[in-house]
Amino acid sequence: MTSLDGRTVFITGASTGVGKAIAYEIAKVGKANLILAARRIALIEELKTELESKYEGVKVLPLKLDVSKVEEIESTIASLPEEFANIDVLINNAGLALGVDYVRNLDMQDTMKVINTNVIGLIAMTKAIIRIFYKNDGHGDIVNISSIAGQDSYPGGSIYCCSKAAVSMFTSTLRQETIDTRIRVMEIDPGMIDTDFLTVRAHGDKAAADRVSRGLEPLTGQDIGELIVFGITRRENFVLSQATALPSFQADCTYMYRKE
Ligand code: 8X3
Repeated sequence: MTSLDGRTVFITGASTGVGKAIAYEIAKVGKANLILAARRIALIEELKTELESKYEGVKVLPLKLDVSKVEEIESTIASLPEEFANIDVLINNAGLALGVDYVRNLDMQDTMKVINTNVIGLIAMTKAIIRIFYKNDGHGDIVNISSIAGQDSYPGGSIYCCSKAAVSMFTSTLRQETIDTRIRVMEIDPGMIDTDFLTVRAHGDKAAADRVSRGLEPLTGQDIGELIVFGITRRENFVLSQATALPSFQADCTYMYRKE
């Protein structure tokens, strides 16, 4: 097992949900330096206080970053304080779905927001940080959060599903390109998780989101955090290349077992 002590881990979309849970799971097991990036900096400041007081030796750098604004990514990473500049692990978690509209009714602003965040932002983050890995003798871990929706489509999911399929293809290409290094490229494909994902997808309509998950027991962010900790603490020659993580009721993103 590789220790996380002293490793610098960059997590995008870290203020809530899965990103926040990943930060917790890492803090539990190692004295890591965590760069926690999100649009809502106040939430990250709170998380810093929580994590640093609970887990001795963990250091948190809150970072205001909207990955969909790709022009800001390079300069943000170039101006990290020295203590956090030498990144060892990148967890590309920021992502969202907006709406479940059929193609004929797509809102193009929402479409661009989803593609810019889930795909372009992830690519720009990866490009910026993999350059640090190459300078660092070809070492480092990249964990891309894709989705079961990148494997199976559903009506109304054209943009989200294609964004996650793009993440999966980008990830496998990157794994091939780095095969002669000790850079590990991992893809995690979760099914339904108990976060505000469904509410965001429903444009804030919690009742509509609750109808989707009614009677179902989704995964938790902690489940995904534990899986990622497993991947990034393996010995160097072990690559958790792709893992699909589903709750027991879910066979793919549409075929779900409901008791009632
Ligand atoms: C979202 C997965 O199953 O909730 O990434 O559509 S699901």
